[in-house]
Amino acid sequence: MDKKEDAIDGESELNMSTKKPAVFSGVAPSGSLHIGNYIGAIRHWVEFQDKEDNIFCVVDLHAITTPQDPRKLKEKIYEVAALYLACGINPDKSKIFVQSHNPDHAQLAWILNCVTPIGWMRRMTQFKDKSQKQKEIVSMGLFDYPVLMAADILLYQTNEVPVGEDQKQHVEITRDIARRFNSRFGEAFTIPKAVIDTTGARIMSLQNPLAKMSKSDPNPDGSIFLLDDADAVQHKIRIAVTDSGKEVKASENKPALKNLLTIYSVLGNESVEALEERYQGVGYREFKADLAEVVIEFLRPIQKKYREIWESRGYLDDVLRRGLEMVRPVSHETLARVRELVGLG
Ligand code: ATP
Ligand code: LTN
Repeated sequence: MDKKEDAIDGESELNMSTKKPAVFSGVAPSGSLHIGNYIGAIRHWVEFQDKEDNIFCVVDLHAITTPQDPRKLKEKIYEVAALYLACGINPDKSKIFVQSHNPDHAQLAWILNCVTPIGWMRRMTQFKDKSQKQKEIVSMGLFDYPVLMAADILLYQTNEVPVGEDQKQHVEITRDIARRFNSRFGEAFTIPKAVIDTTGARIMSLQNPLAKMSKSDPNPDGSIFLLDDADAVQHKIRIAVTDSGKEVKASENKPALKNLLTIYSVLGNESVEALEERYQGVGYREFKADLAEVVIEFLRPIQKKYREIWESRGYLDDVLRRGLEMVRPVSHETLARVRELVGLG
C-alpha cells in the first residue's frame, strides 16, 4: 500500500511501549458490502495484519443511525463479520467483534458528547449529505455518529485508523475530541491518525462517477457487492456509465473510465499504465467484458469462503465471542480512567 497518512503523530506516551501499532477500523452493517469497502478499507486491514495489533469491529450502533429493517439487521451483522473473514481477516491475528456487544462504546460516547462543542459537529460533511438524502426523520444518532466513532477509536488507544477518503473528517474530529479531553481532564487517550491509501480511497458509483459507491445507494446498479453473482457483475459493468470518446484512459476529464481502470488495476493486480497501453485502440465493450471477468475471478474465492463460514455459524459466534473477550479489558481500562478523570463515581 502506498500509504498516505493524514496526520503526523498517532502516538502518545500511553502507546510508546507497544511494539505493534494499535489499529481499529470498522464497517457498518447498513447494507451489503461492496468492492469500494474492500478497496478503500478491508484490503489494507488484510495487508497489514501481521505488522499491527488489529481490532476490526462490526459497527452495528452506527448502522441504526439510519432506519434499518430489524428483521434483516441481525443477519447483516453476521454477514459483515463473515465477509471480514472471507476477505482474509484471520481471527488468530486480528480481533473481530460486534460494537453493541461491548457497552463501553455507548458509555464513552456519552461522556465525549459532553466535551464536544456542537459547532464542530455542524461542520461534518457526511451528516450534511446523509441528512439531505434522508426521507424519514433525521435522528440525533445520525448527528452524533462522529462522536460514537471517536469513542470506538479512543477506547482502544488506537494509533492508526485505516479507512477510505470519506472518513478522513471523522478521524480528524476524533483527534480534536481526544486532545480536548486530554488537556481538560488529563491524559486518557492516544491521538490516532487516519491511514488512507493514495489509490482506490474513493471508488465511485458505476452509475454516477461523481458520487461515491455506497451501501445505501438506492440504485443497486451503482455498486458491485461482494456477494453479487457473475450475471449481476456482468450486467452492472455492461451498463456502467462511460465517458464520451473511445479511449480507455484514466484522465481527470474521464472520471468514469478512471474509476473502472482503478477497479481493474486493484482487483486484477496490474498498473493503470499497463492497462491503458493494453487497451489502446480497443473499444469500451471489450475493456468492460475483460473487467467483468477480472471482478468475477476476484470475487469467486471470497464467495466460496463466505459460504463455508456461513454454514458453520457456531464458528462465527465463537470468533466474535473470543474477539469480545480480548478487547473488553482494554476498553474497560480506558473507560475506568476516563470516569475517574471526569469525577464520575
Ligand atoms: P453507507 O452508505 O451506509 O454510509 P458506505 O458504503 O459508505 O456505507 P461505510 O460503512 O461508510 O460504507 O464504509 C466502510 C469503510 O469503507 C470505510 O473505511 C469507508 O471509508 C470505506 N468506503 C466506503 N465506501 C467507499 C468507496 N466508495 N471507496 C473507497 N472506500 C470506501
Ligand atoms: N464511520 C465508519 C465506520 C466506523 C469506523 C469506526 C471506522 C465506525 N466506527 C471506527 C473506523 C474506526 C464508516 O466507515 N462509515
